[in-house]
Amino acid sequence: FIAQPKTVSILGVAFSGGQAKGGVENGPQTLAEFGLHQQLRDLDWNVTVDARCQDLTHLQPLSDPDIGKLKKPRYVSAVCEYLANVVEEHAKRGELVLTIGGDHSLAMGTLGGTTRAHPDLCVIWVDAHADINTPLTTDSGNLHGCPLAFLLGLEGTDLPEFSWLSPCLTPDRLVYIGLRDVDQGEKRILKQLGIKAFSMTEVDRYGIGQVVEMALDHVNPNRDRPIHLSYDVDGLDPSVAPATGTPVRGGLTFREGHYICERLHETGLLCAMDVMEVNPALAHGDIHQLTQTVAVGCSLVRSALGETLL
Ligand code: HAR
Ligand code: MN
Ligand code: MN
Ligand code: MN
Repeated sequence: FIAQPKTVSILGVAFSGGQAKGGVENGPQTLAEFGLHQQLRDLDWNVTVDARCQDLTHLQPLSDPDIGKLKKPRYVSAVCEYLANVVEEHAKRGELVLTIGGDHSLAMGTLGGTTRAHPDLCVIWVDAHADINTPLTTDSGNLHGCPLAFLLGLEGTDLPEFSWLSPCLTPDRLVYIGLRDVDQGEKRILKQLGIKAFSMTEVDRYGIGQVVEMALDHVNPNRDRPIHLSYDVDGLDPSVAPATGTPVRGGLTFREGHYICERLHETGLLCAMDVMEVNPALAHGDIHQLTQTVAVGCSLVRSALGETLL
């Protein structure tokens, strides 16, 4: 298909069902109020706002009992199935699909959709967490800790409730940056599948510049694959992005976090970006913490869409 030059579709997805803390459903609205859409127009992008995911409460089933440990499985599934169809539509028009969450379970929807339009894409997952628990390994039962297991089709994910989602990603096309809170079961999965991960140890050792090159060399050696950047703001240090559900000390600095976006813009291969887990309610009424987190969410997007320092 013909790529729409410099057209970004913004999907705000008000959803918190993949985890237990309320407030993350208000992430998209808060970034919008901070001026994200206009900021992207100011960078000379054609901005299409798709409001279809702004209220998905009608998709909540009347009854949604746990499946094994998994919480709200039918609600998460229904929302992600809907989101995948919306994302697919925009991606097939050649637009850059920008999804603002909402919790990270939504990645089943975003990647479920983009992989239909770009079957050969690769994923750069920025996060403190690996989000690759299976229904068998998850301790919390929160589906925001599981999206990659479903996308890869790992053991136990072939549930009838998720029948719309078939495995659409391979381990060689996934790379992590920023990990520092990975469960035992997840460590085993990463080893077994040989999934490349640059934890904060590697960021310390090599510097973010080399880490991003090594990440690209791994998932995109010929620099010809579309890139889906899935950015959990808890990949950043809590001093940089405090208003999020599961903050972990020792994260990416403000500059490291932005450098990833700047470098990915430079490749010209970015086809989608997710900004997930901004939770305005967890700023604890501290306006500074709130503004800081929302502002950094917006500036990550601007960097990924071509804002430069000079
Ligand atoms: N690994 C833990 C779990 O599966 C915590 C994961 C959650 N937090 C996130 N995801 N924000 O990135 O429950
Ligand atoms: Mn996380
Ligand atoms: Mn299936
Ligand atoms: Mn995450």
